[in-house]
Amino acid sequence: MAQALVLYLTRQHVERDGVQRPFFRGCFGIFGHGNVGGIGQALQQTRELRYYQSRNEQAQVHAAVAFAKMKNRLESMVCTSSIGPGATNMVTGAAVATVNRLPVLLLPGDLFARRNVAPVLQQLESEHTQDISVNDCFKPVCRYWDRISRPEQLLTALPEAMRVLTSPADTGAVTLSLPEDVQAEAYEYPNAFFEQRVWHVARNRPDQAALRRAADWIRASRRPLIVAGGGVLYSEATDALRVLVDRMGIPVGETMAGKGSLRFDHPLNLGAIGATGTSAANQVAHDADLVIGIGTRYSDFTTASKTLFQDPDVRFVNINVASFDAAKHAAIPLIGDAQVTLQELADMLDGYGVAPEHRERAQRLHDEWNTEVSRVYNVRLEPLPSQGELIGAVNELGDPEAVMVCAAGSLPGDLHKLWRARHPKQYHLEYGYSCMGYEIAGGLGVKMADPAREVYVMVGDGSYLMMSSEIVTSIQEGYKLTIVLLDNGGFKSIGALSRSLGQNGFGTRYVYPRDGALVGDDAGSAELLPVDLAANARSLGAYVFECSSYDDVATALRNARACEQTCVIHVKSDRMQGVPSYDAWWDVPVAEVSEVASVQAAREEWERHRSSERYFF
Ligand SMILES: Cc1ncc(C[n+]2csc(CCOP(=O)(O)OP(=O)(O)O)c2C)c(N)n1
Ligand SMILES: [Mg+2]
Repeated sequence: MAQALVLYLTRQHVERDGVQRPFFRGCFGIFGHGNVGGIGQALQQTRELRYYQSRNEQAQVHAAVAFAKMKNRLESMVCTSSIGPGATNMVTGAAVATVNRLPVLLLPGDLFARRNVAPVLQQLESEHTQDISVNDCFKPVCRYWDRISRPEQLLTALPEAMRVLTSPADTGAVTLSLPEDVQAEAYEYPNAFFEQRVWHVARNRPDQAALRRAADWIRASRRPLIVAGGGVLYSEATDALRVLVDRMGIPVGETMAGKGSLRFDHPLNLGAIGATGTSAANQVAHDADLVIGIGTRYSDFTTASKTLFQDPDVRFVNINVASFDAAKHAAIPLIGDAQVTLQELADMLDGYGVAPEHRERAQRLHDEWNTEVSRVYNVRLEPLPSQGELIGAVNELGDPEAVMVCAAGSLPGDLHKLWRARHPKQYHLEYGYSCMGYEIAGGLGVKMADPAREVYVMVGDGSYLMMSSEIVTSIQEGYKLTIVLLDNGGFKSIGALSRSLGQNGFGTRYVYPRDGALVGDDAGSAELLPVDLAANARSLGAYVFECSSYDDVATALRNARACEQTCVIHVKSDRMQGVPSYDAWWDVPVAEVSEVASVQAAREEWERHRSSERYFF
């Protein structure tokens, strides 16, 4: 059965815009008794699906997710695990894939279907049914889930898995749970099952009546704004977007997944939008009377927890492959592919342009924002450099064709605002699930997807401590990463959040307890933990640049270009100096009742902001 499964995967191709390619480019895995004799044996004999050994099952799913993101969902990776902990380690990765709408195929081993030897090692038994295992945990985080209890079930399960994985609207994680005995069983599969199959990725066009209504709304609008999401990039609609924007003068704000939809220096690119947005995008959003969302799921970061769009009569037009997202905010749903929908919309709006005042205001705000970025890039904080200047260093001194990868901590918010994206793939943020630990593993997936590009992983010490294991895989496979490790002694992000809630950074520092308890910022200088992350990275095989200033990092970035193996630029950075937020808010609840004065004050502030959250009917 496992042999048939692997062979089938090698025969699946995808086609879009006349370009055909194999869909699965390899299989990450960690073997254990739940998969070694089945999928493990099949991978050994079927060389067309290259096997990559990872260090952690969660990390391998991150790498696969990043790979698929780089490939605009047209190619992906498979991940296999043993049963029990190997399998459940992949659950977080599955959620990352599904939240971000990126295809990965997960093949965890499962309990014996024949059951007679139960409980097998690592089996979590249930006293009310034998028809359940820990792999049922994948159900809520996958777009398709199946258990292959008989070999012939592959004949119906695999085509379903492919339908979901290759559908732009339905894609995400797919799990086929594989009982360890069934993997090794034989079955007379029909030859036709293994013939090459091409899955055509459609560029669906929206309903014409909806398109006409949308065009009417756009013509009638006075202050329209485009919100560009990840769908713009996945659909390869960046040219279509630029044509429409140039012709009509509608300004653009970019989500975390959509950053890079326009070059940063396009005069109508207002940059990041929402809670981590720029003053330019957020001011225009505040007054927008029409928002055209393209390929966005309107996360709370994008909408600043529904406080961003404050025109009382604001309306929405949403272009999205998924009706689920298209319908959000009571929009006119243009359910279709972003590229062709933008082209059709541009044709229908021939001759239309926004009022000159609107365009001029947007261009002025764009210029002002650019000045603000330069200001932050040019801070030279002492004794420890600021995060903003280090972002500037990577942006300006790194290879301009490179990809920068990040996921969690205080970096994403600062990067969203400050990063100057020069090409659509330069800014790679996993911010759907914002999963600490994605960064290095994700960097590996990016590099595997496009080995010719330099890859800069920007990662905090917290995320690094959570998952740096794939440094080893990057060295084993010769995929060079340049990891810029910003070591600020704990959680700069949650520390700042905690302070904003009146909680003094409690529990967010990497320091020893004092008088038996962990302390916050109010304790002043506490004794730091003796963690040496530079030595740690070196021990995993990376070349390490130890830096303590902006200039050190600048030199390291230049020297890293010549490095052939994975290298880590380790720099201690300031924990307190933050990039401000610009005209936006994020809803994080504050205790309604507390004895602490700072919490009471934060609650008052929270109530004030909360009152501007909106519903759109
Ligand atoms: C797996 C996971 N656990 C918890 C969180 C919540 N969280 C967000 S940022 C953060 C701290 C990150 O620390 P670090 O990587 O050092 O970045 P910094 O905040 O210092 O920039 C935490 C705990 C998360 N996003 N992901
Ligand atoms: Mg940190």
